[in-house]
Amino acid sequence: MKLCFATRNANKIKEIKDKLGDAFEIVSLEDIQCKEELPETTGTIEGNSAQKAQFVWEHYKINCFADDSGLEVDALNGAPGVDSAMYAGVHGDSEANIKLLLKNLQGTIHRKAHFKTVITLILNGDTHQFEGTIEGSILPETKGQEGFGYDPVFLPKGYQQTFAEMSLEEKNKISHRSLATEKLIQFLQSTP
Ligand code: ITT
Repeated sequence: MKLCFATRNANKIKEIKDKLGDAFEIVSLEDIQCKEELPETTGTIEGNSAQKAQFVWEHYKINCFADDSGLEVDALNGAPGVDSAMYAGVHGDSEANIKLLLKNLQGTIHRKAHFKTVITLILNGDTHQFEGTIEGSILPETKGQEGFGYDPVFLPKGYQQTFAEMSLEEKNKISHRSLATEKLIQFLQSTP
């Protein structure tokens, strides 16, 4: 079965291809000649994930899935959440995003947070969502060089190392994204 992963991120495509094997042919937005920016205007991670998949289904009539992720901090009422990538104003400026996050949490001892990924699959017009979360807390300063985004300040619950101190392999065993992806894969593999 041919399935479009509504992303332009080559790493994400490779990762899912490796996990799914030959039963599914995963194609990217480039492969289906989609040049438009996918809409992400709903204000929630769940909503944006669904909006992106819906866009591809409606315009390209192909079975597809899309993901959206973010960091939700309890003491900040769930911020940065859907705005995680551009919390400080510039998309993907992780250093500035972390700096603002730490500033906004200065002086608070309530530092619980979780990463969340929602994958929306549209299969023959039916919509299915798969969620993965990992609980943890935000450290007062950065630790570690690996990973990306907020990894240097995120300490997963029950672990002594931040996501940025773990190898990619270790992080992938417990991450929100891996969990949501596992749920998607299990669903796809059990679909006749
Ligand atoms: P695309 O290229 O697929 O759009 P992205 O990084 O912009 O990737 P995501 O929806 O995967 O979009 O994540 C949004 C932001 O949330 C991301 O830019 C990071 O700031 C943060 N984030 C998500 N997953 C993370 C992780 O595993 N570690 C650290 N930060 C993460």
